[in-house]
Amino acid sequence: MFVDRVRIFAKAGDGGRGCVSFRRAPYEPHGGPDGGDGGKGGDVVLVVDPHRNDLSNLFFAPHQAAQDGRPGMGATKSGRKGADLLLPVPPGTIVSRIGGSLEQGSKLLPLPPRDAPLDLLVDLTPPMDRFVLCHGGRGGWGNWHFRGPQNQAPRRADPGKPGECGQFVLELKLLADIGLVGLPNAGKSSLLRRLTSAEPKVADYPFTTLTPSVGVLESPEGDRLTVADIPGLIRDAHLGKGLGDEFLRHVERCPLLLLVLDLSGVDPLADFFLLRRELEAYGHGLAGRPFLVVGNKIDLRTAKKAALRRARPGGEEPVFVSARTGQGVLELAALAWEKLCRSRPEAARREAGLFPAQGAR
Ligand SMILES: Nc1nc2c(ncn2[C@@H]2O[C@H](COP(=O)(O)OP(=O)(O)OP(=O)(O)O)[C@@H](O)[C@H]2O)c(=O)[nH]1
Ligand SMILES: [Mg+2]
Repeated sequence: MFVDRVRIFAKAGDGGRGCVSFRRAPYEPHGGPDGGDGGKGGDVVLVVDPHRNDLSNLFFAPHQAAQDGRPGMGATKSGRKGADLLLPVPPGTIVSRIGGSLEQGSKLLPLPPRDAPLDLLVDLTPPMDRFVLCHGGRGGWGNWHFRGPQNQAPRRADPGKPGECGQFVLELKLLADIGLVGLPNAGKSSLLRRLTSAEPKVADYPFTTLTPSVGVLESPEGDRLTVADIPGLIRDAHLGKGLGDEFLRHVERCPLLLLVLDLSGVDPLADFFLLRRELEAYGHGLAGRPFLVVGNKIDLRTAKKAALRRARPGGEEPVFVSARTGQGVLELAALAWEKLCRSRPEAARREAGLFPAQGAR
């Protein structure tokens, strides 16, 4: 099960109580105060785990709490700090706060609709790799802290501060360099299999792909590009037809899109315009994103190349490939590489960790 949006209740640990204690020794009947401080409560920390690709771990365990700090002890010994709770999340997770306080309790609030404006806390994309969601409460002072000339035997010690808590929405927008967009059955998943070592399901019926997947394309120089495959779009996907257009958010951050067309279809050029319309209707800058038109299935005799070549949709020569035989796929990879290099300034690429400095063309 692929989960790309969850809401959770998180609570950091409370601080431990301070201790009231007095030194006791045979030769010192009225020893001074020696109650230690309580330990700090553990934090709830989101940690980016590059091996994770969805949020299902949190979907099945939406209540998360870190450990409380231990109380202070005699002999000015502080209580032990509560252990931090580390929650692994995939890179590209966006976190928003939807409320929640200690008084409201831990009952989960409903998940807000996708288009609801939310109070963004953090976007966990590189170089950001961890974020403290809730800070643990400070431990209370032991009576040792309250000693003074006026009060040499203080009986006061503070309780620990409560840990922060809240309810949050975590939403994943995959991070990839290249996004594959096309109608169902166009051959997007087949192309991902050809380009990378990923193995998404491929079958001869629409909507084979139900969840996005990412593969890694490696050049002979060892540079890496990531490619995201999403479920197919159909006419009026933005109105919720088919699987809708919500999977487009997983290619929202791709600097390059490949519009994959099935050349054995009725009218590949019409499919191109349909895809463009859906990208425009979706918004979020996808319509203005650099793209390459990929005519797939050229191994078939029914492949309609001519009309597409003449029309040059998008102002550039389409790339013709066969995901089945592999024909043209290497050229496509090289072109995509080049286009990516052109569309993003070198510094931004290196910062995003897309390509190491040497080897980038
Ligand atoms: N002849 C031929 N068939 C292809 C080619 N690429 C894909 N196919 C076939 O087209 C069908 C659909 O391929 P998929 O890769 O599942 O298509 P998709 O775009 O991922 O489809 P959805 O996941 O449903 O959106 C499968 O039967 C593939 O074997 C190709 O280059 N040539
Ligand atoms: Mg597919």
